[in-house]
Amino acid sequence: MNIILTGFEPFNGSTSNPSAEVIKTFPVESFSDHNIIREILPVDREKAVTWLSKTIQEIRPEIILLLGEATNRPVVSIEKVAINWMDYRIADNSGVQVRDQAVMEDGPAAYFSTLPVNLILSQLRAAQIPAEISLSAGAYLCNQVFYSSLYYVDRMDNKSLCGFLHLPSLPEQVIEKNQNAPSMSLDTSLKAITIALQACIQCYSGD
Ligand code: PCA
Repeated sequence: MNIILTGFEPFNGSTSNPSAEVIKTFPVESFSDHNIIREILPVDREKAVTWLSKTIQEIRPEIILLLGEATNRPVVSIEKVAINWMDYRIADNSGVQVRDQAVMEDGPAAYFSTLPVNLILSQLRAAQIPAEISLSAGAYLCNQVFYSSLYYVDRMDNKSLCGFLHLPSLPEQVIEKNQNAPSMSLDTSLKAITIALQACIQCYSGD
């Protein structure tokens, strides 16, 4: 299968992003039957979506697993809904703060994730990894790439499994900012994404 796996570069003054670290260290050797395209997306309102639009249409992947960081969330969030709205709470890394705009003028108000969200949840919990189904991916870049990817998938005839998982911050980020905030180790996040991808492959293959 062709699989797209993306994370995001650091943003909002942070020096790392758990999703980028997962992309860099992901055990592709455990998925040697598959072609995994890994990318760390820029936190830029145009560049991230341009890369996804081009790659999704070129590769026509069976699975698109998008990752990002959710600062202050304590568990892995399996996002259920992408909304057609951008209202950035902070500027992106190019200094642009989009307020009150549609992601796609001709798109529906929302899309549901096409990932097997309940299967991912049960398999993460079985592996003792705290996780939840989340009903909001926010109104920033993560929701934007999640919505845009589903919009492109909706326009293709082969229907990909496509969705978004938010990861908690890394312990070193919380220490760096001297915060009283939740975190998850890179090992646990890496294990979570490995399990999530296995669940997607299992679901797509109909096992
Ligand atoms: N998290 C941000 C954008 C990049 C990232 O990792 C978000 O939740 O929108």
